Amino acid sequence: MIELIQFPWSPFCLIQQRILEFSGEKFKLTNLPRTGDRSLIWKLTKENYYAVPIIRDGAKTIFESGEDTQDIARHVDKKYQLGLFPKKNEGVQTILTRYFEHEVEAIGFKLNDVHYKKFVAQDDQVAFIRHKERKFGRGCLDQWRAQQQELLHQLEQKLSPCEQMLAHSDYLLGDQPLFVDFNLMGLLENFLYSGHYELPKSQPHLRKWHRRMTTLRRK
Ligand SMILES: N[C@@H](CCC(=O)N[C@@H](CS)C(=O)NCC(=O)O)C(=O)O
Repeated sequence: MIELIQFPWSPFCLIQQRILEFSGEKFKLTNLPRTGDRSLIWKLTKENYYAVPIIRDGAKTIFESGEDTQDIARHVDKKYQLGLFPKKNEGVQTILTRYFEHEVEAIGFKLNDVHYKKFVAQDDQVAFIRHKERKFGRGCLDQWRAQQQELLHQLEQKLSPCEQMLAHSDYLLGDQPLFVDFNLMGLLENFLYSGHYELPKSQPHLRKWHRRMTTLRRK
């Protein structure tokens, strides 16, 4: 059985969780005890990696080998033959996932992080804030909170190409769900994680796709 080692609100972990749910196969979720405690990952990856997610599959531990790789998703796809990476879609999937993981994720996680008190345990909050401020500067969470309306507007604009695509097909690249669908889904689930937001009302096809993706299982 595959074990996903994660934080439940992390965008990149939510992508893998949705793929595993879609597979219909049994899997185990293991949450790290604290945001700053990567010792389990460090040990399992033989001191090669500290980010989440990683997966364990029998004796194998799989983690991303590069900045924009999809090693975990490809492993799950191959093992359960999910058909998420057809050869003919490789190029377009690479371009889209870069857009989603950089442009969409960069806005979505800020909007969710503003509500960190809802999902980060109290005794872990100082480590969470320190981690964010070391990367984004002192007071970044307060800034994002003040910029919420502007960030929501930016997110809506970033998502508008998806709305256009989904007006013509059930999934982003046609009538079958591919990796890009789970990729966008995981990132949006992170944006929605706090329960404070919804997808833009101006994007009905995206909202319908999101509802479909929530319960989608391989036939
Ligand atoms: N490209 C990686 C990105 C993973 C990533 O950025 N994970 C974040 C959490 S969402 C992380 O653990 N970053 C390192 C850290 O927090 O120190 C993937 O697809 O898994």
